[in-house]
Amino acid sequence: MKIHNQDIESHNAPRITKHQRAFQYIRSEVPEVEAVIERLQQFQIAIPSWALGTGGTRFGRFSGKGEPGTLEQKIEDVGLLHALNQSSGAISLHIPWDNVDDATKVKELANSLGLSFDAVNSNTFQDQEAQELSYKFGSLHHVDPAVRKQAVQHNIDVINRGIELGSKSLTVWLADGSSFPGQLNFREAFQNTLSSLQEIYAHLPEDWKLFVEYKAFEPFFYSMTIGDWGQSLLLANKLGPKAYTLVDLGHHLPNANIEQIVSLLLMEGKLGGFHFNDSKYSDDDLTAGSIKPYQLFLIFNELIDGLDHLGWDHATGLGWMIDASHNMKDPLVDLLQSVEAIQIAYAQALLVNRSALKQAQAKNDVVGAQEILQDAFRTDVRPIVAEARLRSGAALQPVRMFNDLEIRKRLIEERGENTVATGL
Ligand code: LRH
Ligand code: MN
Repeated sequence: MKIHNQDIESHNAPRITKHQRAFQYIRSEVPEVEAVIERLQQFQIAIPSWALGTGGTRFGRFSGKGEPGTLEQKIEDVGLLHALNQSSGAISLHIPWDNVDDATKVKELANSLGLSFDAVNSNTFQDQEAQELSYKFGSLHHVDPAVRKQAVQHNIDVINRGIELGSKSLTVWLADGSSFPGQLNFREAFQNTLSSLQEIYAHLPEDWKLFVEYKAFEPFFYSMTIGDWGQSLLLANKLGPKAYTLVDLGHHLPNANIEQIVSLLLMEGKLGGFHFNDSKYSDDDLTAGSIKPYQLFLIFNELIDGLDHLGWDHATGLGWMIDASHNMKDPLVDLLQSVEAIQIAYAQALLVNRSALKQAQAKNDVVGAQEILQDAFRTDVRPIVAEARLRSGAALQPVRMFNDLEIRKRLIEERGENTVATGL
């Protein structure tokens, strides 16, 4: 199914007056509102192809209906999200969960929906049907060079697929680790991983990036070979200028100060991108901004400080991606909410009075600094985010429109009740 401009106009028409009243007020309060709107319109967040169906937990999976059963249907679903918010203009594929048989056809479909291909993701954390050697004891860190060779070749195949699709980056997340003391020689595991990544790095086109995603635990529960930002940064520094660290918000130990990690990775020019989500306990993959919205704001506050310090463009300087899994909500509604929460955190952080903050920090004016940050965080920027959507030809209320148009019901009519999306 497709959403047409007419659908958007009929959704917006009865809401314009109320929106303009709210927007007029915030415009009178925020002199830099036009610059904020411009930034929001340019800011595109990539949608993970593996989060368009209903995920499961180890205890059960309560499947949804009308899920995308093919890559084409996944791209159509991201097209629906992008039509509703004009902020989801890219899809991040995961191979082999997404089998790209005809890259040209797939690319044409995506382009026809205004979509591009963000980072491609390799998968050496599951054994595939025809796979010769198992990844039970890891992949790039494996003690057996033949297993490492197989995993390196898979990553090279994923890069080649990405090149055909116009992607410009590869994300490597390794489940590699150990569950018991003594199981692994940490130094050799790290060195095997480094030499394997060096072979993959050598295959990257000149204008590509390699994102090294770290994770504190799961599926292993004693050590992860790329377990934190330090280990990922060590690898990225040893690999070369095309290698960066990727921060998945759910991959930290409880109470980690992620905004400080972001600040230091940017200081080093080694922050490559994000997997946005939220969590209460561990890698919960919940809706962005649904549990810790202040942390998301503080992360964007450090992002803006760091990107401006480097002179990097906000929209294109980093890989902005969501990584979530849906057990409770409609996957598309959950993703619309995540994009909204990310846009709101970005808009609030753009309102931080940075020169005043610098002065307060220079005077150790702790109260003043907190007041400056919380003033921005406590500003209701939703009319600004809605205005940016309106000017981009999107819906004033994407979630409301999704429900009013009964999009899930229509997808079930089109696809039937039993289609299952590959992925988490
Ligand atoms: C690992 C992870 C990684 C993906 C996977 C789907 O937890 O965050 O980014 O490969 O989820
Ligand atoms: Mn992730």
